[in-house]
Amino acid sequence: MSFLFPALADGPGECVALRFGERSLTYAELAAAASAVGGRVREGERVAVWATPSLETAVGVVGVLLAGATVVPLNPKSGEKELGHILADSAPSLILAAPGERLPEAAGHLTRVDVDVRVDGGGADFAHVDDGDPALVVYTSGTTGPPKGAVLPRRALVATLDALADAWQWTADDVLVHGLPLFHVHGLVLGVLGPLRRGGSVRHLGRFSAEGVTRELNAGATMLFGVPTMYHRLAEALPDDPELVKALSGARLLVSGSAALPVHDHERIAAATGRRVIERYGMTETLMNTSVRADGEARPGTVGVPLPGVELRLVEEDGTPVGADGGTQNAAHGTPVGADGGTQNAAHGTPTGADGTRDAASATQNPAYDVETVGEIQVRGPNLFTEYLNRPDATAAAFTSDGWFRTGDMAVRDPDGYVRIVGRKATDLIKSGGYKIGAGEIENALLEHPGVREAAVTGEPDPDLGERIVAWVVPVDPQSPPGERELADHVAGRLAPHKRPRVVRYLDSLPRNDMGKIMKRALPS
Ligand code: MCA
Ligand code: AMP
Repeated sequence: MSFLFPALADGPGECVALRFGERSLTYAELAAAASAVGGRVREGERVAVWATPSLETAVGVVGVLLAGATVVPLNPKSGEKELGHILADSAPSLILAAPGERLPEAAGHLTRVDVDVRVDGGGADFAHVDDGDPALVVYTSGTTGPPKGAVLPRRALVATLDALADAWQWTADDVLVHGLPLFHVHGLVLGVLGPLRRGGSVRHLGRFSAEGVTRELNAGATMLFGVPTMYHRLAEALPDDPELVKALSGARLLVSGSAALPVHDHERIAAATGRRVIERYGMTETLMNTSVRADGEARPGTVGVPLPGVELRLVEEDGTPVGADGGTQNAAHGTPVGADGGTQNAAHGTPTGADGTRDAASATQNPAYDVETVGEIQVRGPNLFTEYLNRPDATAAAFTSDGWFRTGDMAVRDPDGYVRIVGRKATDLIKSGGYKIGAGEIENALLEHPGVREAAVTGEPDPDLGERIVAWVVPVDPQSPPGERELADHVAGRLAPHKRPRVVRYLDSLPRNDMGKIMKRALPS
């Protein structure tokens, strides 16, 4: 059994662990408050957390984990349909929320426990749970149907956070700043549990802003996490903001993830600050798979190399691993691995060169990778989820017979093994602002509007959001179609505001093939 937060038991009690706005908690205070939450929770049960960006959310999550129970983080802006589905599917025994927070009717049947961040529960009493026991159930969209709950075991949290510590030289001295939401892996696992596992500190902005980033980095924060939309907004602000230039220039590490950061934004930030943003690649189901290393080359347009412990391979349509016959090698070490086409980075941060530098050069001189062929990324390792809750069909479909998880992301490799993501298998998945959104769930929501006869949803390139959601609608009454705003509000109210269409286009009919299936590629652009 690995203990998730050693710093809570024997760590720097007086050091600040968490800061949200003006409010903060030391490690000792966090241990006290989290133990009070833990006292309300039974080992093994599932507990919903109303995941506002607040101290209460962080304390609630830590308390549930200490008690050996499972956290189900909820988007506090979830619409009625989405929230109803998640609560019915995960069947939590309690809901934790900040005092005074209004909960919607869909959560009204649950026993509510207010999180008091100043109470002393008498110190942490740690449950003795297994590494394979669930820590979190995080809901994530698929191409069709409602979101699925990815069950993340404790082992996956430990594996991913320790691998990132190795890749990023992340220590207790680091102070992380971010403004990410706390109901997804990026903001919650990496952005809150990450610093706590290291014994370091996190300052959450409440909501992202260039001013907040500037303030915190200039006041001693060392690392910034963000989605590409956030870095895009920083890149836009840089030319007129010398304080932001100073802030980013002085940071130890700027990390982007959840979607691809366009090379143009990479270059603008590098030109203005002299700092390169590094990218890491992950998924709700896999936590983190690859990263550019702090001691590696920050190459724009790539997501770096497999993290320690992660096996990664590219697979062609027919199931053949790309480059298997050429022998695959560890990106960092050049260590040959088995004939299954997987690449395991077993480096664990051990320097290979006599001078302590990594031996990537030898791999470059002796290219081991097929750099031409695009394949689907498949991964194996302790970082993976165990199942989709209540969805054995979806779980089985997600893995190959020998246990590789099919990510659905398409990539090529550079000669030295750096992974370049070039697209996605499913066109019905949209990444907007770093959120993954299934076209099918938005189409279903639109069809529930009385003024909509037919609906199709696509993603279009957007300089700020990466992709913007476009709804193609055939109205019931072409003379008085429902307005754009009305449809956006309808989707925001049923699902979540970030799932609302940003553009609505009206058609007389949708293009369909002989089978009656909508041909999205034939939609006029
Ligand atoms: C707008 N709003 C509405 C409506 N329209 N509310 C109700 N009904 C409407 N019709 C509200 C929004 O809720 C929000 O409220 C405000 O108006 C602005 O919304 P929006 O335009 O969507 O925000 P934005 O400024 O465009 O957001 C950009 C963002 C955001 C900040 C970058 O997209 C974001 O936080 N992205 C992070 C996504 C993320 O963490 N993904 C990780 C998952 P209010 O003003 O109250 O906020 S991926 C993952 O975890 C994997 C493992 C990985 O690799 O990382
Ligand atoms: P989610 O399902 O919200 O956890 O999102 C996971 C997906 O985000 C992955 O399957 C990728 O498509 C995408 N993603 C995450 N990080 C990156 C990155 N650095 N570059 C490109 N795509 C990314």
